[in-house]
Amino acid sequence: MADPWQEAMDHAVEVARKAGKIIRDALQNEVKIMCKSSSVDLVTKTDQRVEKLIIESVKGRFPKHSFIGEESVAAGQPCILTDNPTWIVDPVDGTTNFVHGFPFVAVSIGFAVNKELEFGVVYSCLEDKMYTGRKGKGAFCDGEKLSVSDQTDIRKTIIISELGSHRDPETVSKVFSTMQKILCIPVHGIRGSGTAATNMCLVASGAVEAFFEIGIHCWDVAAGAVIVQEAGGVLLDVDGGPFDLMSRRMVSANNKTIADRIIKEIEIFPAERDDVPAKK
Ligand code: LIP
Repeated sequence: MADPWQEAMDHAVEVARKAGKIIRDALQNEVKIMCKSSSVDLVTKTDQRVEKLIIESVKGRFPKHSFIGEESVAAGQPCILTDNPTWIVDPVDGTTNFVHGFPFVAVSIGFAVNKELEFGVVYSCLEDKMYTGRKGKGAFCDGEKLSVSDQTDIRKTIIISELGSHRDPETVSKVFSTMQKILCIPVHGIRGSGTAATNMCLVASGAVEAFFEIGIHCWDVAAGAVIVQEAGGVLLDVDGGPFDLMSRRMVSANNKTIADRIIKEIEIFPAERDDVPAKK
């Protein structure tokens, strides 16, 4: 039976590649930097331009579909996932990296139907790597099939986490305390690319064993979630419960053994859900 969402996935790949070229070209020019929720939560005209390109391009092909876009939500659109086919878009994942020229920036496009993630596309545009994952059909990078690491010994792993944009001292202290406990297991190392979507693709490719973060958004992880699962990995909440796309917290790992070991060390701090309107 033909895949009803193959055309949409092919379009996601095509528009992600176009968006990536805009991002690469913009890196050569002056980048106008603006702030959103804090002085470290950055947005640029390129973020807004790329999201507009993706949404307009998709609306032209799939006019009845819905969207959740990082910059549309920042502009006031509610972040609610319905049963309608929905594109979940982070136009420039790794905006801070983009502003600084740090070479990890991704276009992340997730797609859900009936609230179930169907496919994910992550284009790491400075590396020129196209990651894709289709529910039930595997995960790939530039056509090469992806498989997570088979490591089960936590002492032989590399773990990714990010400091994120929460910068109150109590939260930063919890983040550092978690990282200290993980480092002292010990693990081989802790890394971070600065973009959740890329971090998840590194889990899917077997380059690292796990990535966890509290404070991410649905648009950061929707595409990567499909890619990790289709590469044989697992997704959980930071408390060990089921992954919840809207919860702004997540553990992705090569297997449950590693995920459970990491979860034991995570000091959880509160993060407003994506689908709960921010307090005025
Ligand atoms: C980024 C995430 C990253 C997080 C950053 C930022 P953005 O997304 O991908 O995991 O640590 O704070 O939220 O804002 O560059 O699209």
